[in-house]
Amino acid sequence: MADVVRVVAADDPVRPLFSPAGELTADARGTLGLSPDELRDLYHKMVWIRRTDQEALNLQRQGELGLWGPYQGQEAIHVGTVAALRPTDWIFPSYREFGMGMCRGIDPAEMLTLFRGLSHGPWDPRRYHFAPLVIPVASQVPHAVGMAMGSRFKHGDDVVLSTFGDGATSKGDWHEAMNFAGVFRAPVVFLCQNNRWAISVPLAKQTAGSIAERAQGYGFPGIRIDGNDVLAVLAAVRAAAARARQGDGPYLIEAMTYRMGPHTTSDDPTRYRSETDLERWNVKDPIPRYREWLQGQGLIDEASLAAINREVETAVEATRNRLKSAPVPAAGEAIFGRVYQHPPDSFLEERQEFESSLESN
Ligand SMILES: Cc1ncc(C[n+]2csc(CCOP(=O)(O)OP(=O)(O)O)c2C)c(N)n1
Repeated sequence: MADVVRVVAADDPVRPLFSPAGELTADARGTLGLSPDELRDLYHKMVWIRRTDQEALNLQRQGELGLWGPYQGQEAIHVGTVAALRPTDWIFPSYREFGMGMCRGIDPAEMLTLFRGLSHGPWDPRRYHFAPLVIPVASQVPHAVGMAMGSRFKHGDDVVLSTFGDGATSKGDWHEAMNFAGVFRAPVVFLCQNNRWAISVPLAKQTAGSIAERAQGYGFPGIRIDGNDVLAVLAAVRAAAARARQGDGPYLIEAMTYRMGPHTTSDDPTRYRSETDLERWNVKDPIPRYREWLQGQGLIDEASLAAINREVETAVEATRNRLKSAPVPAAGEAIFGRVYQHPPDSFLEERQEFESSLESN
């Protein structure tokens, strides 16, 4: 037992960057090597994805989207993670990682067609190295490990990041994926966004002990970090990905954060959550926190902040307009399209029959 703990601790490039409380140390912050433009860009992206989230929420309330799952409060994780990875590293997201998709370069209007009922997720995952948003909780975790094994078998040096909520760690799929990754040293980074809720179930009612420490039982290291600090997330994911890339196997990061909005637009969190909790987490909001840090470093002034806000407003307006003019696909295409690359005859006949039945109605 002592041997396992020692091996895991010696082979951990992430832990030295953090204090025992999971805060990025001042030394580590100073050696990230990001230019002033790159540091400002992290802020710009957080503002952009938050404003797009608000817009999507508004659109759902106006009847323009069927459903929306807000990610307000988790922007530092979305932005820091994508900035830490190479564009060819794969990301396997859940339904809440819309902001990560935006940071990967997917058009938000195109992604929103999924929530408008016009598509099943229209982007090409291979182009963006960003897998489809999945609803079945934790199903993306074994998929990520499989993809990571594929990268290893091809002797590639791409790594795979699997991200999920705290609730997902109660699922069997999660444990199977962790075990498999540990045994075969898959080049995968597991990123838990511990936002303290699984719909209305609080963390304490479904998780005893620490999620991060579970990694040791699977033979690799894990750490709990401040998920509301974009630079902390970037530093942790970058170091864990570099370790996986050089063949040292998986890593588990538990990023502590808070889901500031409802679970989805079908949920009313006032029935189970206290205002005090929200107020406590509001103080740790990742966007003002990072803005104040940038200002303290003399890296951003009022004019640049105003320019970012203007640019974001223009981008969001354009997103809304593109979404509203997105074509409604024909019913046959919506149901039968994109199922097979080479559809068998029986499938084509079924499609034909379905389409004729619509014409005759
Ligand atoms: C297999 C499965 N079981 C149940 C659900 C219903 N469900 C949707 S989200 C959710 C909670 C997930 O919580 P967590 O993993 O913490 O992610 P978060 O929503 O907080 O981002 C549940 C139980 C589901 N989508 N899939």
